[in-house]
Amino acid sequence: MSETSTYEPAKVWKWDKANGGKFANINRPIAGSTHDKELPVGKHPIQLHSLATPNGVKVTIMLEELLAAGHTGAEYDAYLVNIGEGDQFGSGFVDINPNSKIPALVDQSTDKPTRVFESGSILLYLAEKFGAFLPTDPAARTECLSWLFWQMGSAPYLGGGFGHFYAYAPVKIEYCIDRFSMEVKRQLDVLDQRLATNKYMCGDEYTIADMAIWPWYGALVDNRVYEAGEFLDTQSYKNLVRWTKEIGERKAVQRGRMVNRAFGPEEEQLRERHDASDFETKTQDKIGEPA
Ligand SMILES: N[C@@H](CCC(=O)N[C@@H](CS)C(=O)NCC(=O)O)C(=O)O
Repeated sequence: MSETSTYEPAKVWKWDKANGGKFANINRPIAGSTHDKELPVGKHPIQLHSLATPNGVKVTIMLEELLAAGHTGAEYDAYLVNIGEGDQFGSGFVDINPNSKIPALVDQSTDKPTRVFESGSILLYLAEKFGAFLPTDPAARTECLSWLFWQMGSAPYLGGGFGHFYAYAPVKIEYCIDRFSMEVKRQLDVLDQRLATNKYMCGDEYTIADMAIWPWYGALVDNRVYEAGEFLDTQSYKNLVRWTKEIGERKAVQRGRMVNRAFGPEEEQLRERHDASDFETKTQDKIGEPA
């Protein structure tokens, strides 16, 4: 293995603002807001503040699936949180997510507005609120929640571990890339083996577990994150490839991927969503940049 550093950690770590790499402008070792900014409030029961990263897309897929299944109470306003500009540190956003990360949601239909943060918690909240995409049989429900929490615990190794060191770190460190490739390939094999005998993650039923896992692991298989498909040989996980394709063909998933998207082809970017018709009329290719 190549020698990469002679770095010796100091006795006490100190914040060097210039040393944050690609995300130096937003990474900080302290919590809380940096500026006052109220959040906009729209007309629908659900107010989403997010961005179309894999964690954000989990929730917009769920909301579009709920609407497609006839749950009109899931109508939502989706506002863009530009994390590259530090919007997640505005006071209004921190009020609904003290962890300053998208996605975060406010349900205005409850007696007092209910804030929900953490994508897994949001999926579970919506599934319970609408009685959808979460099995009711206790054993099946437990299996579904196990896979939901598997995703929440596993994806940081994919994103913060593998993706960070393979795609973003200013130097390629063999030890880190090896360590996280090993783990991510193991995770891909876990999914592939599960999907060899199950149509969806929890059996025959499409659930919030699929909605949580697909935006990360489906994106890796479709080579939409980190350009690592060849490096990780994702196409060799045949059952995962089959599942990725099937879920990607769902209309609600295709709509969910567009909401709060501020990158990629303009016809796929619906930066804010306030009405179902917005998919037809308000994509970025149709409205252009605001003046
Ligand atoms: N565990 C959280 C992770 C959320 C998360 O990491 N969000 C990222 C975008 S994918 C973010 O908002 N980053 C902004 C920052 O770190 O300042 C969840 O699943 O909701």
